Amino acid sequence: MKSIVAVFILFAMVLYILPCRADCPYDHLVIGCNEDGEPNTPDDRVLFLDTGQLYRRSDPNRREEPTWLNWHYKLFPFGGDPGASMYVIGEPGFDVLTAQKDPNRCLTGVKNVDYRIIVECLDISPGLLAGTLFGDIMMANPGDSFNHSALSDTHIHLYYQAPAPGNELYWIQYRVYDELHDPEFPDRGYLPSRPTTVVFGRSPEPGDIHVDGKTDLLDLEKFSLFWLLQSDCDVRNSRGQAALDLFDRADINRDYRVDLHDFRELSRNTRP
Ligand SMILES: [Ca+2]
Ligand SMILES: [Ca+2]
Ligand SMILES: [Ca+2]
Repeated sequence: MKSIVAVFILFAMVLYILPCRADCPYDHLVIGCNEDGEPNTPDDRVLFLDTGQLYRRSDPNRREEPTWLNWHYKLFPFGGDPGASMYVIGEPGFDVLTAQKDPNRCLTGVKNVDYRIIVECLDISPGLLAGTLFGDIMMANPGDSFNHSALSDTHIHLYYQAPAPGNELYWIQYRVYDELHDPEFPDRGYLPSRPTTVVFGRSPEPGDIHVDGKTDLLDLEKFSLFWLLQSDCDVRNSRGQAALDLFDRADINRDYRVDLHDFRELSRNTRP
């Protein structure tokens, strides 16, 4: 663990420590509730992770620009040394929707009194580590988590580290839940979010939407959860593709619809 801490400290020295918030250029998964923004619908007390910033800085050659070019983050050799034994990147972190930005979808109440938001790692690829700069948060195994509501600031940066080479497939799957939610009192607290996957190194094969390096029935099962969902979002990358990963990779051909075209891609690659 000490070596991991040392690595992250060195990483900060090689790059820079980010003092930012409002204008933070780094990507974050943003915690909110009531995803549809409408009152009196089933999702009013359900958490979600806004993925609008996910992969925003995914063009390795234009990191300073919001390109959403790839649905993965490239990992960079530590210290810029091509022979480095580990590869790293300093995003995405976590933040919350604020009342100023989105009054219909922000959390309400007092944290640690009315709700306590836990960020949980549901799945993580072997070798990948996710954590904070000084190692007070570290996730390496499914079930690892941290209390987001205990942070002094809602805006947290996470760093990801993997062994070289950095172009292997790595992933982490998150969800957020409310530790204070009591099923017997459904009007208090929040129900858990659905999972959100973040991919590093390279994109998985088309159809590997339950990201684990293979395409099988687990991917079909996940795909069915998003079947026929669509969005009128029109944010496109320079290739004309859907920029935002709104359906957790189920929109395989990236046109903001989950339909037969995506199913064709999935079935082409699925192996029993
Ligand atoms: Ca609603
Ligand atoms: Ca899979
Ligand atoms: Ca599609």
